[in-house]
Amino acid sequence: MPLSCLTNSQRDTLLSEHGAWHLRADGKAIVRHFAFADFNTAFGFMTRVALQADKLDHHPEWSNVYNRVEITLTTHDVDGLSERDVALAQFIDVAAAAAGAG
Ligand code: H2B
Repeated sequence: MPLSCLTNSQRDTLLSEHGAWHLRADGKAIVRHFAFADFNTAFGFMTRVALQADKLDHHPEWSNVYNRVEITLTTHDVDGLSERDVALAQFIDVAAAAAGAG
């Protein structure tokens, strides 16, 4: 199946099942902020996400300042959200919980 944008109802499901994420103003991406105990924990989390992202061939837009991480998920190939963002958000939520994200 070719990659396509999520329908409005799929996007609403994504947002309700991943409550810590919010829709970017243009509706083409989701964003989540994380805070960890320290830099080591934050970077360990980022390392896990990076390896999974590369495995999925779907890469986050992100930034890190000491213990804080901000992640934006969007699919450049469809100029919006796709199932790949759902899959990566799912992995990120589990990894963040395991790393004690606040
Ligand atoms: N990551 C994201 N976030 N969106 C994409 O459309 C995308 C990607 N495309 N990673 C992939 C790589 C594509 O450029 C390569 C060629 O598969």
